[in-house]
Formats: sequence, C-alpha cells, structure tokens
Amino acid sequence: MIDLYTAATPNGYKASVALEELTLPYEVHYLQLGKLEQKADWFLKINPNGRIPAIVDRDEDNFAVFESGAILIYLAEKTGKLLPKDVKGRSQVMQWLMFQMGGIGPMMGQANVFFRYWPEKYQAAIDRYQNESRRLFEVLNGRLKDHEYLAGDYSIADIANWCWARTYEWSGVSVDGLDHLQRWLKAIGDRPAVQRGIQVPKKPEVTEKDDPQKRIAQAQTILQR
Ligand SMILES: N[C@@H](CCC(=O)N[C@@H](CS)C(=O)NCC(=O)O)C(=O)O
Repeated sequence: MIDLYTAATPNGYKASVALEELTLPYEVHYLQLGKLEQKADWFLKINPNGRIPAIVDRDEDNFAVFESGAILIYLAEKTGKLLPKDVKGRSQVMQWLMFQMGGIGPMMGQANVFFRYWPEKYQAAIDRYQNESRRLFEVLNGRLKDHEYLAGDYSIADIANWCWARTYEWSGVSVDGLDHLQRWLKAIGDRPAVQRGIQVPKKPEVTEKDDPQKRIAQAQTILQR
C-alpha cells in the first residue's frame, strides 16, 4: 500500500495518474495548500520541501519519495512499467521527463503566478512566461508530429507533460495551430486511468478546480508566506 499526499494540482495529478495506470493500491491524503498543511512539521519529515505530491511506500519500510518526477520514476521502476529498461529507451523517457520538470512545469507555474495570482500586473513577466510556455508547447508539437507518444510507448514522460500541458487555458497560453499537441492531449485525456487520476483527491469540501476564485486565494496565501 502506498500513501499519497496530494492536492488537486498538475504535480499532484502526475502521481495519481501514474498510480491509476499502474493499478497500485494507494490511500489518498488530501493536503489543504491554502491552509499551509504542506508546511506542517509532520509533513516536512516526508517532504522537506513542503510541497505536494509525496508518497510513502508502506511495503518498503515506509520509504518516502518527494518531487513528482522522482515519484514517477520510483513507481515505474517498482512495477517495471511505463519506463523502458534499455539504456537508450530509458534515456529518451528521462529526456522528456526532465523537459517537463525543468521547463513546462516551472514556466507554466510562473505564468500562472503572474497571469492569475500576483496582485499587481507586470506585463513583461506575464509575456515572458507565457511566451516561453508557448515555445515549449511548440517543441512538444514538433516531437509529436511523427511520434505517437513523446518517447517510444506511452510512458511517465507523457504523464508528466500531459498533466501540465492540459492546463494551458489557466496559464493563458494558446495551443492554436499545434495540431499534434492537441491530438496527443485528447488521446491521453481519453485514457480511463488518466480520467480516474485527475479525480484525485475526490471532492474535498473545496477543491481548487471547483472554484477559480478559491484557487487564486489559495495561491496568494502560499505566495505571501
Ligand atoms: N518540483 C516539485 C514541485 C511541487 C509543487 O510546486 N507543488 C505545488 C502544487 S503543484 C505545491 O505544493 N505548492 C504549495 C506550496 O508551494 O507551498 C514537484 O514536481 O513535485
């Protein structure tokens, strides 16, 4: 059994989508980010960075893993799925996973901060992060032009990038003209395990996705900390 500490966010969904795809049994622990539960002392023992997602694998002496990319790799290696074993195939998945962790995630995350959450509007910052996100989308689109998935078969690289790219509207970034990206967004979104994964955590009292104003208020609380 795996304990999943999460909230309704792109990084949180990466872990829940992977757990659903891999049909691993897990128990969800919903952290209210707006109440800064992720900064509580008990949680910092699991993730010293004070962010979600994190997992604890009860079957491995309560082994804790933080950072969504590391969680994806751990789960893939634990099950022998969603990550090739040959050196080149594995490297390709890692390249597109790192592309998400170092590019898509941080750039879209900062686009959200300046486009949605920051009380003052700095147009140069909004433009910078939205334009860089769009450029990264174009890289994905180019890759997907002649590849069904990002790196060989469907893999943790697709899960990681999809969980962020699907939120393009919230970041204010267009996917117009990126037909291959749109095809891939729909194909992965149609997977039953993916649909289950993005319902986790299940209907807490108020989730970010239910109410955009609550999502903004929650993000502002975190930013002010
Ligand atoms: N690099 C980390 C980023 C995790 C992250 O930023 N999580 C956000 C939610 S998507 C969070 O916990 N925010 C609350 C906070 O910053 O206190 C990962 O990929 O796991």
